[in-house]
Amino acid sequence: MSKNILITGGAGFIGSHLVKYMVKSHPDYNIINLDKLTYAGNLENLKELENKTNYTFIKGDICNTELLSDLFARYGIDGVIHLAAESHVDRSIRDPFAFAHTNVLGTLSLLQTALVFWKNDFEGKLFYHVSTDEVYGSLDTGEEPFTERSRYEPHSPYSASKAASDHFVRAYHDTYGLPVVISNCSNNYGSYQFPEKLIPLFINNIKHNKPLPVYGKGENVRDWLFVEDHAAAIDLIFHKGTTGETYNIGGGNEWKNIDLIRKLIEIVDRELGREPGTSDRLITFVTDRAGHDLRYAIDSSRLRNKLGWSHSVDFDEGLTLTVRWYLTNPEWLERVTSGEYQNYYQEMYINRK
Ligand code: NAD
Ligand code: TDX
Repeated sequence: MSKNILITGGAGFIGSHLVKYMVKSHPDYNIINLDKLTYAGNLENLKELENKTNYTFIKGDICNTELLSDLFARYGIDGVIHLAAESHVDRSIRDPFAFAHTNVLGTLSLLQTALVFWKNDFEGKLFYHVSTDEVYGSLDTGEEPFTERSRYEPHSPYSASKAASDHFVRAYHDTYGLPVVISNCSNNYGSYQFPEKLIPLFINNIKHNKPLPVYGKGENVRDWLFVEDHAAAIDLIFHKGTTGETYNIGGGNEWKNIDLIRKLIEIVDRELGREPGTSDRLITFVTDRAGHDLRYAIDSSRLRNKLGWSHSVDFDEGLTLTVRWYLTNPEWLERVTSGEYQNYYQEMYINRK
């Protein structure tokens, strides 16, 4: 059955993978991608979709309720997959208000618009909210991974804003009956990730012989999932998930930062034909991130047992593919680090009209 799906934040890292996945695997759906194109949004990530007839890009802010109403009316939106967010923890420490604005008020604006348009007939409608494992706070070494029943205990302004948005989504389900589903995913890695996040930043720095700023002692643990496995999980939950339910998504793949960084160095040196260990000297321990969560780990057994999901890319393979992508796409990285990518919308969309 054909659907008109609004994906928000589709020019970002995970969003661009998801949009490409949905446009290709559901040619009968209309995919409308709404993105403000903040520093994190990059239309180059979606270049291969420019001539697809079932794909439309709209530049705009999820806080703009007039625009949202116009899009719901114009495209007959019957599904929302909401990813637009401020997503970087370090930025949230410097500017928490931007996170409250987009992540909380933006989500609320979308919820209210969906409610107004759908309230007379919820049949066939779904509001899917993409969230993070960070809402559960931090685990100690040896503690059991987060389940969907774990207590919310966010520590950073970023995770507090995501937690608040999750609460609003549940409130709209419990109070107004809005059909919603939420997923909380662990750290993603892969191509097209903005190089402020650990993996692309460090690949770029190793390549250019620049210091690798390891926060604290590098003892923090993250659970890494290949971004395309996250996109596949979202597609599965969107179609088969139970309304009102939450699903945790994770790779079962915990790495201490310092061990991951040594592995990255090994792969990048090998791919660049350098002697093993050449770049070890770039490791530089710096002041820890304020409120730095020690450990995230996700128990995704609900998603595995109820919907039959499993990840398909193992970490060695995924990390090697990722390193190769950044090393063989230096123009993408250069345009992103120089800021040139922000002219792309101008060239592709405004000058053409
Ligand atoms: P990202 O920062 O790469 O992309 C965010 C996108 O949202 C950008 O294209 C940006 O332009 C857009 N955006 C920001 N504010 C907007 C606004 N007000 N209106 C419209 N668009 C706006 O983020 P990401 O890493 O791809 O994360 C996507 C989502 O997944 C976020 O909700 C994040 O919380 C969640 N998530 C991320 C990870 C991860 O490891 N990156 C893990 C779990 C969950
Ligand atoms: O320069 C760095 N040095 C460093 O030691 C950076 C950028 C990070 N780190 C550490 C901090 C974390 O322990 O590496 C780990 C990963 O850091 P980030 O890439 O900033 O990710 P994280 O803070 O774990 O959050 C990510 O995963 C969950 C995403 O940015 C979130 O959007 C997502 O919700």
